[in-house]
Amino acid sequence: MEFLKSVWMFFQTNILTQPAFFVGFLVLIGYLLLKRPFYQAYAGFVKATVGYLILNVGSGGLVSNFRPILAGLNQRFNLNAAVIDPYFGQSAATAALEAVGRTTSLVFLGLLVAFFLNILLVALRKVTKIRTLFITGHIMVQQSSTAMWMTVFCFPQLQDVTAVILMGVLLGVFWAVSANLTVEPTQRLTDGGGFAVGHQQMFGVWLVNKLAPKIGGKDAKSLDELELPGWLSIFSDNVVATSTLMLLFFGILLSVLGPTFLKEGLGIKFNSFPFYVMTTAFNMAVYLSILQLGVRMFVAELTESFTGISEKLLPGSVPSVDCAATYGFGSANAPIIGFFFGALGQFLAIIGLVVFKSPILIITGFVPVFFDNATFAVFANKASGFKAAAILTFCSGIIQVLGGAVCASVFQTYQYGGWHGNFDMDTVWLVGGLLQKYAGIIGYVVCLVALLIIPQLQYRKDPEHYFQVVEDWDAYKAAKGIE
Ligand code: ASC
Repeated sequence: MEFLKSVWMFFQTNILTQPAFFVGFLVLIGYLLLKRPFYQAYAGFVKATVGYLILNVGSGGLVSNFRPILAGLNQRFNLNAAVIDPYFGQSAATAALEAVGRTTSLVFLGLLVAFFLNILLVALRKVTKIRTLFITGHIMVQQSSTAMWMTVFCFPQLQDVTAVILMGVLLGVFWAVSANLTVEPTQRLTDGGGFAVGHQQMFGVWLVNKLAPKIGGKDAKSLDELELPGWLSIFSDNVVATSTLMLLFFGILLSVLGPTFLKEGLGIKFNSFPFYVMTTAFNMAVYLSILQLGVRMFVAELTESFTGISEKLLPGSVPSVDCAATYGFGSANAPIIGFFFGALGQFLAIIGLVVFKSPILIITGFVPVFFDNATFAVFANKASGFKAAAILTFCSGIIQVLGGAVCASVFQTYQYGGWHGNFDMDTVWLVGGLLQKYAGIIGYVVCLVALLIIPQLQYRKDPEHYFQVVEDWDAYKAAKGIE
């Protein structure tokens, strides 16, 4: 037992919660199953792992540089507002669990149940119609924390073991079903990249793909086709567009915070304020470029090697990975456009909360406002052009703030400073949480059944090509007339 426990702990710490190595090993196994020589499999392992680590440098840089600045608004103006961001949500959920006397090791046990259930659902795909295995480790940890708190909050009388099982089963089904919804849009976006999105906005991605064509229309212009007249044409360059938009955004934000507060309140060191603003804004372009480089590296390996796994081990399945993996595809300007319009929507909604004297105040969190909306814009622009991307991310920003405010209040994490804040957690999880809170175990069962029906409905729509989309992309394209 002790031995099994230490094996599990080793796996959990070094692989399960470290997607870079998880993806690396998948690539290694994939190549070996394809009977490639070991040195080639090793090379694939290195390139996939390093690619993912590069992506982590990009996304980690974005998160650690911009999150404190947004959260600084809270401190600067003594707002006592909840920050809608998964890192704040995670620490709020942990604090809430501790306050009611539960240990946070429940979170990891729930994660374990959820992960193995996801594998089982893929193994039984003939019945379950699940094609995706969620492997984005740090997201799995964050979501397990919030989900564990929600379960304990809705069912306070439950013993630890039962609470872990209830939470693990529901979360495992959520991971499997939600990522499965992104299979077709992601395959189209990446031209058969061989992965799905396993992050915090999968229902959102599905919705965006449904709504975008209605907004964009048939001959909508994609971001790359927009012909910008005269001097504006400099913005068709991704680095120029990102840096300039960010200069505007952070120029305003950092000026509002003021150099004194930045130095004394947040402990940021700089000599000249204008150059600090420029460095901060331009770093956004730096991290985005790094991120895209990493994505290209690991996705190339994953695409090639995963046929080994999907032919031999788990036919008709793909791994679901970080949403940032989609930023290497479609228009390079889409992520920043999504961020910009998402932020506009969020700010408008926050002003609304202030004007209508909401008892709950919200502060924009960097992770949801950037990563959710950047992802939505990449998909919306691919499906139906710039207009759809702008409108949908603007609406998403509003939904994130209002949904986040309701969640922070209903699930009582407001007092601990935050809510998870990503799109799915502000919408689908809100509905699920309310059902469980007010209808008890019946509400729980309704959530499970409703989720499990979704892949069945997807399958029914197109049984012939449902698994082909991941098993043989070229044949799928030909059958569907995709260019
Ligand atoms: C999240 C989270 C991050 C980012 C990153 C995006 O939800 O916790 O650190 O998004 O995964 O690449």
